[in-house]
Amino acid sequence: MRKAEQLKQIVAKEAVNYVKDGMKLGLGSGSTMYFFMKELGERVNNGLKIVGIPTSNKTAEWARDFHVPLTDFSKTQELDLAIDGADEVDPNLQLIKGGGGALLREKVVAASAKEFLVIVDESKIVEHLGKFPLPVEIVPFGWEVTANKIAALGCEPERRIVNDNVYITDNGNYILDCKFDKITEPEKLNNELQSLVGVVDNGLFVNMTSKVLISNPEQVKVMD
Ligand code: ABF
Repeated sequence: MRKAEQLKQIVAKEAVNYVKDGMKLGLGSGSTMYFFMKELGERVNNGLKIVGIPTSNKTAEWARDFHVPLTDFSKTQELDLAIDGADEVDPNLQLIKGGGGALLREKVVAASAKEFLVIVDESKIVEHLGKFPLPVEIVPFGWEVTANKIAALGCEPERRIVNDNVYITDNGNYILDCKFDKITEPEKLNNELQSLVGVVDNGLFVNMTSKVLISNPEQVKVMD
């Protein structure tokens, strides 16, 4: 396994220790979460009782593969703990997420959890958000107009293309990856983006994180 993968696996294993019997979980997306799901599945096989709401079709697939029981918001509207990866984490625990395209469901799930635990390796820690292009989910209708409005906030939006095809989210929307110079006021930018017609949501997770676990080759550090 590559070193980067190992760091993801280490932090994912540590995160599973935060899961207690009887919890209702939010299950994030991305490659770090893959390791979390695998480890969680092992604990479930050993008797741990939990249910989870997945943030993407991919995570739901892993849940089936690893025998992690799923539920949905028609049965429960409050989760005990949501666990997810991130693309960038700043010193105030503000995040950029959505590199994997699941930001909307990730935000809905994180917002319904009492605690939001973020798991990353040290490469995700930054002084200022923004080196990673900010993903913004927008409705396809009139997307060019919405992109212009977002550009006016001081970035270069690019519609996400994967394997020569326009990327479509699990919710049927487009993603614009928006390159800002540096995001110094995440809360303000989040509010500005959310006020634009056509924007469904954006990858800034502001004042949502309870705790971040960060793996480096020596240890797993906690930021809260
Ligand atoms: C999800 O997966 C995202 O919001 C973020 O884009 C990504 C992090 O991915 P990885 O764990 O693969 O680095 O959590």
